[in-house]
Amino acid sequence: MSRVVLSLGANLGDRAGTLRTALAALAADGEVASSGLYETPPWGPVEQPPYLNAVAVLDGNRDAAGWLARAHELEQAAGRTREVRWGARTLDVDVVTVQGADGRPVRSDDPELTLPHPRAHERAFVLVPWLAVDADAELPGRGRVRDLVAALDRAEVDAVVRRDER
Ligand code: A4P
Ligand code: MG
Repeated sequence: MSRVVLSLGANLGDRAGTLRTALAALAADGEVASSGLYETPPWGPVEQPPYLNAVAVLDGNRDAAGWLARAHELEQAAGRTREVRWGARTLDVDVVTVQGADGRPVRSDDPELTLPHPRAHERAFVLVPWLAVDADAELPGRGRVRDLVAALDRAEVDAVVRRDER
């Protein structure tokens, strides 16, 4: 048994429909909690449309590689094609952190699966929805999510806006 935090993002096509479909599939996998959908400005060097983002926390019988495979399955089901890195996509599912059966966080430097996710601590579009579903969340090696959010630029945090009830 492991616990995973997944970050989902979409900025092409029917963003809300894509995220709801993915979250519904994850709910069947053993979801513990999922955030609502958040409007977020695009992060990174590529000019692209705004995103909808969400975070899901799940328990399941997968190891870290198994969660990455699940993330890729959901991306493929959403018709994602890989083009520009950091560019627009129908669905991106990133593995933020995995806690093993022993309660310890999985740590990995493998470029195929780096854990915890190397950029999660600086991304309001990950941290704000995560904090909303788990007020005591911790990003291993980086500290409490609430402190990470407090350390971010206020304008970046305020730009992450809850869109609807689910
Ligand atoms: N990979 C390594 N570690 C992980 C991990 N922890 N979780 C590998 C998921 N994948 C991981 O990813 C590239 C490779 O990263 C994969 O082969 C995987 O094995 P990708 O999904 O093919 O490409 P990408 O998503 O363009 O690259 P990357 O590095 O995942 O980009 P990011 O960092 O996810 O950025 N702005 C807003 N507002 N919201 C967003 O959701 N997302 C991005 C994508 C940019 N700007 C955004 C958002
Ligand atoms: Mg990705």
